[in-house]
Amino acid sequence: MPQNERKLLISRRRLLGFGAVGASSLLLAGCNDSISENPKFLNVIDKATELTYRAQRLILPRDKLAPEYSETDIAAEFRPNGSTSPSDPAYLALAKNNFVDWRLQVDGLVEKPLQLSLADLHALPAKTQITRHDCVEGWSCIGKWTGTPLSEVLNRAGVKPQAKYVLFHCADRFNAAGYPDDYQPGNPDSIAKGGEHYYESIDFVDAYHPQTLLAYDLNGQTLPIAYGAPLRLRLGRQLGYKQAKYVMRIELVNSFARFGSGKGGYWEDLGYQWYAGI
Ligand SMILES: Nc1nc2c(c(=O)[nH]1)N[C@H]1C(S)=C(S)[C@@H](COP(=O)(O)O)O[C@H]1N2
Ligand SMILES: [Mo]
Repeated sequence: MPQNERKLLISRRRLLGFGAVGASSLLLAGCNDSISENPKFLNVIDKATELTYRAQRLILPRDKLAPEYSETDIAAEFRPNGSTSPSDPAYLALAKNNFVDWRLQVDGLVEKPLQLSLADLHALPAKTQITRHDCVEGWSCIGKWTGTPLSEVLNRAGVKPQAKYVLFHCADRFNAAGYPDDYQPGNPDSIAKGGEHYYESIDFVDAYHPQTLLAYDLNGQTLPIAYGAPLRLRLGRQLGYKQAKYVMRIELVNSFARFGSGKGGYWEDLGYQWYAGI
């Protein structure tokens, strides 16, 4: 739940300033919360972004792979988190028609802007990997993801030399209190009322990393809405909040100053680190 995400953020601020507040987490079959006791994991949140980023980039080779697991390690039920049912009317209309009219827009600092349908994405080279998702709230889940490497899409668009970041625009919105305005069937009040869209950004080391996928399947099934249909980002080496769901547009930029509060992502604008390496 993003509420928990926000609570954790607040509690960690208290932890730094005014004494400890424990962060609780839910347990779900096949998922576990043991990483919350891993000090290395928690440290990631507290270090200055630039320091963490530089240290990790120095320590880890560019293409260091995240561990991959076997079929038997897959969680019985992958845990959905954050937005699980976007209420944006345009998104709902696309979902109703199984996203056949959805197009991934790829633009910004590219040679050739693209508009890709799901069929176009399925026609690109595909990759399947079983990896662990680590949420900043302190739980993890192993799932099998299938999609096309982000590099396949970037290479077709042609990255201009000025581009520094890959920015993902998502369909879901959050209100000022940090709650996703998830759609509740039968409740028109739950339709998005103009909150901020979720967004995220990564650099080109991660964008070209072989385990960075634009995923359209989870555990051999079409990606369900709760997990980011029709397309979501999967990064092997960063925390959950970087893994943008409901990706509508990929924009190549040389700065993220003009988006949100300029920190490169929805949760980053609220104080999370931009580089959330694990
Ligand atoms: N668009 C969008 N992407 C998102 C979120 C969100 O609320 N909206 N939540 C993030 C967080 S905090 C986590 S842990 C993961 C959850 O992915 P899951 O629902 O597949 O577990 O998605 C990330 N990507
Ligand atoms: Mo998360």
